[in-house]
Amino acid sequence: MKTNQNMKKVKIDKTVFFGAMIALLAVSLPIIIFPEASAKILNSVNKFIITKLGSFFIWFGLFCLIFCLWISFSRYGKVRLGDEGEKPEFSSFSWAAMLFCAGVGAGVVYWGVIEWVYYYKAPPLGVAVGSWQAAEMAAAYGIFHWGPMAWAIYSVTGCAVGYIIFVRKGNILKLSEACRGLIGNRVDGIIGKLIDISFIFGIVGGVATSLGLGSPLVTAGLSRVFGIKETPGLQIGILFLVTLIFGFSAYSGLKKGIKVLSDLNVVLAIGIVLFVFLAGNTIFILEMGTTSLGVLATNFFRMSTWLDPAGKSMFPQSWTVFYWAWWAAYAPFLGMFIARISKGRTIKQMVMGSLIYGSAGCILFFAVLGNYGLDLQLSGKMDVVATLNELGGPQTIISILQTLPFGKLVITLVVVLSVTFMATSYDSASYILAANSQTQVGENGEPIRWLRLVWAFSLALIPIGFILLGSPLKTLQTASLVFGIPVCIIVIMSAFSFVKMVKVDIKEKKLKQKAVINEFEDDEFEEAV
Ligand code: NM2
Repeated sequence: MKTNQNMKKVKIDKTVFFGAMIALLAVSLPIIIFPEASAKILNSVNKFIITKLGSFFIWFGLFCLIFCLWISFSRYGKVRLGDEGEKPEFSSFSWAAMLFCAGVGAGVVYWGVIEWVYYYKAPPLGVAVGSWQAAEMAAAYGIFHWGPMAWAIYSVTGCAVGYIIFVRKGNILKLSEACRGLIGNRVDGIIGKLIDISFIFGIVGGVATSLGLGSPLVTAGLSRVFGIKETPGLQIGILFLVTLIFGFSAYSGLKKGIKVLSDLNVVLAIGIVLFVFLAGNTIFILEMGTTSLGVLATNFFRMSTWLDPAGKSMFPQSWTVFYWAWWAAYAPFLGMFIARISKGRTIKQMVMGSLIYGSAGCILFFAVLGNYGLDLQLSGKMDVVATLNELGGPQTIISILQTLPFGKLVITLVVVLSVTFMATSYDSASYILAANSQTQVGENGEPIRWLRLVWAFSLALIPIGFILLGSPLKTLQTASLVFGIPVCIIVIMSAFSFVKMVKVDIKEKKLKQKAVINEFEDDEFEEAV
């Protein structure tokens, strides 16, 4: 009853909702109706962004990492998200598990298994094709793209959002609020609306890339297990099913749907990784995992700034730039999520925690699943490179998994894991999108239910277009690249906003303390007189 009463007070933010919907239809319908012509346009957009704006994204990544380190180890790191002395709301384990499940989707399964193949067949940093250095570099580059710098991109917005909810105790669920510290009341006008629309598009673009990769993976797995033909119709059917699952989960709300799926997801993920670790060449996985950490550490700054202007291999543009854009597209959404689960933690605990736990989770996936495949290639048990050239990403992943004992069972479990991974990310995405297209959230803090469903299905629109295009990697990447640009700017704004808010509040606190002392001194003085 209470819920219904609250819902009545809550209204849709018409400018943001209809603005975003019209723009979304304007982007997705042409892709669905004119796939070929759209593919051409998308490819040139992709080329333009990665060749002209590569340095922008590289500097953005550096900014996020430096900001996170500085903020954690300066006085700002001591700011507690909550009242003084408040204890963290969640244990470190559940906190890390929720963080990881929300932050990555089926992408970590997809790329965890085959990212190295792309780097092994066209190695970065001038390494020779087929050499042992190429193998080590291939193992290291994946964990660079899913490591601390990537998680730093996620954490930046968390600072401003967390500060607003738990310290200033404001209504947070809009990204524009996170920029109030920097641009003040201008967030109530058109700038604020633009920020909220860009935020929505960030998620839509990021999810389009993810669903565009994830649903062909699920379809490839099912077609291998059940021997059915992989058609675009089947892929769209699967996409619809996945959307139905996360739509339902978002509809049932944070506590029921989202939590149950997250728990299932963690258990399944740990089980599969452990199984591959034990069933594969365990020693190789351990040794290459360890080696790749060293290779990453030695080359970290080189990788972080490499744009290959002389060699023009386009490696950093096609990969690092794309990755930073992809992480950026999700960043404000994840920042909000990280902030919400971090009540009672300090800024340092929140930021360093997500950098460390997030990277550790991804490294585990990449080291175990990736090095399992790398071992197949190096030992000659399977020519993974040739398989990728011939069959494409999803089928190669499934072929690698099929070499494991109980291959078909593993494939089935990986299919389930991919679905739950997608569902646990996109149910929260639909939930946050709904909250963002309302003028305010109800007293119970929940966004309108039907709006959550509308967003869940809207998220699937661009991926339908991508499936009709045959899901080419470049096109999938373009979605994140385009929509990541405005989001990067907002992430940077939110960083400055956080610093400014803390400064203002500290100053005010000091003034108040001074006033109290003055008052006290005045009283003493009067008494003495
Ligand atoms: N990120 C983590 O499919 C996915 O894993 C979604 C992708 C941004 C690279 C997240």
